[in-house]
Formats: sequence, structure tokens, C-alpha cells
Amino acid sequence: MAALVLIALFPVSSGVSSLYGAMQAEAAEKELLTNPGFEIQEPGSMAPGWQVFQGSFGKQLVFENHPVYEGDWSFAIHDTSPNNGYGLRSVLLPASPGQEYEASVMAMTEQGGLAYLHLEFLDADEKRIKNRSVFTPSPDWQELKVTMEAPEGTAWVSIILYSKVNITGIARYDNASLILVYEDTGMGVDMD
Ligand SMILES: [Ca+2]
Ligand SMILES: [Ca+2]
Repeated sequence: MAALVLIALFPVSSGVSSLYGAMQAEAAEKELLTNPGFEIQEPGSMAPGWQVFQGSFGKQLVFENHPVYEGDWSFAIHDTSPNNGYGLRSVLLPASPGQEYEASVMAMTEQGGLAYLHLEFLDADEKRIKNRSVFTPSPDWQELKVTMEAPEGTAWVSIILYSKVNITGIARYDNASLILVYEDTGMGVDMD
């Protein structure tokens, strides 16, 4: 067993550059959301790491104990209006043009709801400049995932868990994630 471990480790420890590369890859896939599974709760107030996008906390936007995908808490949108959309947004995180992000979340629906996941980039004025979404009508937990590269002018990245204007029903979410998967630092041009 010890011999097997030594053989497996040898190629990595033989070069500083490969070890550095492995550390970079690990850093690049770090979870950026501070409360991805909604497990940090402060009774009576919005969960840390999240903010209202549309709707009211405690009314349409609710943190619940059942059903959950993992842990003690999940997030639900109770959408009873065919005239309003409701959503929860992660706090804005700094981002730069050329970076590629991957957002994902576990989602399920009840009562005809549709669970949307949006990944969006915003400019320095916090105005949306690029957005991509995926959704599920699934009554069972299903993973939603979307990947997108930050365009010119990007200053912030965030994800939004959303129930559309013309849809009613319940959308449930758990285990959200936002990771930086690729960083094109020089856009292929050396300015020095
Ligand atoms: Ca959870
Ligand atoms: Ca609606």
C-alpha cells in the first residue's frame, strides 16, 4: 500500500511547476458562494450571502426545512402571481472580462412551478450586461448548470434563483454553487 502511494505521488513531486499547476486548479474551482446550501440562517432576516431580487423575504421567498436536498435548509419561491416574477440573488462578487464561470443548483418544483437558474454579469453600475438561464419543471431534485464567459465591461457576477412572471407554483432550491472555471488573464496579448 505504501509503495503504491509513493509511485502515485512521484510524478507530482518531481516537478515544482506541476505542483504549482495543481494548486492553481484547486484555487480556481473554489466555491465563491458563502452560504450555498442555505445552512447559515439568521431567524427573521435574509440568509447571509443572499439578497432579494424580486418579491418579499418571508412571503414569496422562504427558507424551509422540508423538503431539503442536503442539510437542514432549502430555499423556496412560492409564486402565486401570473403577473409577477420572484427571485433570490446571491451577493455580487467581483469579476473580470474573459473569466468563465459555472453556476449550478439542485432544484425541484411543485404545483406547476418552473425553477430557473440565471448566471449574470453586471457592469460597474451594477446593470446586467449578459445573462444565461436554465430551468426545470421536475418534481424531483435535479441539477441545473450553466456556464458563461464574462464579456467586456464585466465588473460583477451573480446568480439568481427565479420563478417567471407568467408562471405560478413552487420552485425549490438547495446546494447552489458558483465557481471560476477559467481565467484568460492576458486575452492572448502581451501588453508589456
Ligand atoms: Ca441545504
Ligand atoms: Ca409568477
